[in-house]
Amino acid sequence: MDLRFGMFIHWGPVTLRGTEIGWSRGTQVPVKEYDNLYKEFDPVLFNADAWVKTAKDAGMKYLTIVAKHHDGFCLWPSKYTSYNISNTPFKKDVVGALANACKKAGLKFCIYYSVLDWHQPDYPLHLSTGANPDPKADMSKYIIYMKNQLKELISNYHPYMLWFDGNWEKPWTQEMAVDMYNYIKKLDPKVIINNRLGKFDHETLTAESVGDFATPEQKVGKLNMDYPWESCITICTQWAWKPNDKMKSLKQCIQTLASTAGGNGNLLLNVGPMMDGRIEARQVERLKEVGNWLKIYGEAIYGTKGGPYKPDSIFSSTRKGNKIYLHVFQSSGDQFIIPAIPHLKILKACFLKGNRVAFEEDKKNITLSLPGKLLNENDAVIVLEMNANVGNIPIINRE
Ligand code: H79
Repeated sequence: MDLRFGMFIHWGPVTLRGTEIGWSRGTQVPVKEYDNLYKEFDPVLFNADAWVKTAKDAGMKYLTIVAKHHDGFCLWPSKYTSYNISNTPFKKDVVGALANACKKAGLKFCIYYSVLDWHQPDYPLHLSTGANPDPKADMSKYIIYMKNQLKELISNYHPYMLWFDGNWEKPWTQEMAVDMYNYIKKLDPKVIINNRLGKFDHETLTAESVGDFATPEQKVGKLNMDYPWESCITICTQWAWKPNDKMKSLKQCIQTLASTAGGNGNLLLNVGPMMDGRIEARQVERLKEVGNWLKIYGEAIYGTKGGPYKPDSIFSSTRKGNKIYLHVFQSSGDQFIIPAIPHLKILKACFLKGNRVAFEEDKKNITLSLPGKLLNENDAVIVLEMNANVGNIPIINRE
């Protein structure tokens, strides 16, 4: 959780059409056409080091590659299906190249693997609509396929985390999930597993969950100090590359990251590289801007805990040691008022790497004097140096 910020990558032959990975199979793209796209998938400009550099320059500390999405195509040369990268004109092992590049650059390497697989004959459903369950399919054989592939992925690429998805369809049961979780932890007790193996709500982590952290999708998770969570959010609107997709502004990217950290969670920001193997230049540029912000303000994100204040749309807070970081996205007027922190005193207030901030403190409130225009329009970080450790202060509501 100290890493706070990672890169999600959705990619595959579907980028030849620019439609959504998995979901456009049988909808925008006819099934037969979709399933044959791999025969012309030749991303000659793919460079694992370049992707990893983009992640690193963005200040990301880990990378999660979609090795197999719901469409069943495998980005590594799996022994257990021919529907994989080695049978494309490109041939090269993308998962392996990324694992190596991450290792070289000091990023944690993680793998996404879809439980459901509309392409595998033994998985009973072959369409996203769930129509026409296949009487010839055999779930017990499909589970052996999954176990073989997961063993292959774990022993060849040593992922730090496994990110499951596609757990909601009928053929997959809670019992299968528990068995799979135990199987993986036996292969590698250290591997971290998200909570989308089990059948229960992926936004929370409860006693019924199968997995180690919660996974809110396309939204910032709610503040939670009790269990780890990671929001996955796209930098544009589609998971896989889409021409001219609407991209988030720098302000949105930074505030999403600061809100996530403020809620005590991680952000897994998704990019969809193009069919030629490159990440779009405008996305590389945007990510670099986020990285430039983190070079200055990273101390208020990495290794922090969320709180003590409950985040809202214009404010979040993070904390570490004796310091509280206030992330102010928007201020009205020249004062910013937050509730006082019971039993603790402010020794000093200043903008992170900037000037002192004048403040007044009474029993009820802390009133900070801010300049009319915030120093950083994306997130003006103010550091409160307190007279004691702030790690365990109970959550404070701002209203
Ligand atoms: O891999 C990404 C998504 O494909 C997957 N999870 C992330 C990480 C995902 N699975 N299910 N969902 C997301 C929710 C389903 C959303 C849908 Fe749709 C709404 C499916 C069809 C309509 C999103 C919008 C996908 C196509 C259009």
